[in-house]
Amino acid sequence: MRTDQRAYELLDFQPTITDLRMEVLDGLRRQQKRLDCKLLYDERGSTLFEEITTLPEYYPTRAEMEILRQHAKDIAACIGEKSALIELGSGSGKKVRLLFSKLPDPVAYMAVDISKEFLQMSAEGLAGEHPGLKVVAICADYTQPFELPHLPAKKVLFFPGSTFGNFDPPQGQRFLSRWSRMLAKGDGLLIGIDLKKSSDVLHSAYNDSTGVTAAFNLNLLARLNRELGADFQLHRFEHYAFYNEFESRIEMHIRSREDQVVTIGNVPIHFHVGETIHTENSYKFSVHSFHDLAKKSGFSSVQVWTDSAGLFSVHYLEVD
Ligand code: AVJ
Repeated sequence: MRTDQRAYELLDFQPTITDLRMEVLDGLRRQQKRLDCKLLYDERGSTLFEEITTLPEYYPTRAEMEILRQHAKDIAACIGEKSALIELGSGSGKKVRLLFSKLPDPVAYMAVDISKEFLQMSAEGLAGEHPGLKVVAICADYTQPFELPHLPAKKVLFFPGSTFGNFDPPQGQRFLSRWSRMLAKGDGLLIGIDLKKSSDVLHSAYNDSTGVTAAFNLNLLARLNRELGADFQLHRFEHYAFYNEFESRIEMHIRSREDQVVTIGNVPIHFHVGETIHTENSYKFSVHSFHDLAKKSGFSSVQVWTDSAGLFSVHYLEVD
């Protein structure tokens, strides 16, 4: 399909290369080096993440899909007729398809994703399958405020995958508060939240035996080499992920195997052996701890579903 014949509208707020360079240098100059997890999702990273979702150890995607499939009718009833669905981090668009197959007469689908290639593919696919549906693809970092197209319809924010767990609790609360203000009273939030469980199960999910998660994490360095001309040698670093029980979160880091200096442009960055770059947090909740946080942000729980093994939860909430 040629771009001038698109069946969907594209709004492009993609961050620029200067933004990337500044953000990376800022993160790597800190005492505890860190890079934001959204940087994991370039085209290669998005492909690797799709691969993660099929790993036997990585339960969240399967558990959430089970819930969406099992309870599609209930969920569709919560969303209601003639609603506009706004999906954050749409990825491959697989989950929203499941919903759309059961939704009575939706008026619009807006997909927000930082990965433009993935975003365009899924918008195009969905627009093709649903002629008459208004499809808007918004390439943006949804952790930052951005303008939502106006629509005279009930809006439901769809935030699957437990991506919400990437925020620390204060960030999560600010994020939900901002959305409760952007939406209207009675609008909805359909959100996937990963549950607390044995640390063994969690550890395996983020340290898979085939090393796909390691490749996903280390691709971040390869990306900085590709896009910023950095000279990271990947074999001098390793994937490191563990469950921080006190904080109820998986932490993912990239650990330096030796003392070394890397340059980004002309800027030298020093690493001690064992020093890490913190690349992701993935918080785990109880149903109660999530509802508490949501309530403080202007959302009331309407319904919650879990999978048969009790690993994962999907919540429907309404703006107060
Ligand atoms: C897409 C953010 C939900 O935290 O489980 C998977 C990303 N990181 N394996 C998660 C991820 C390592 C994932 N989220």
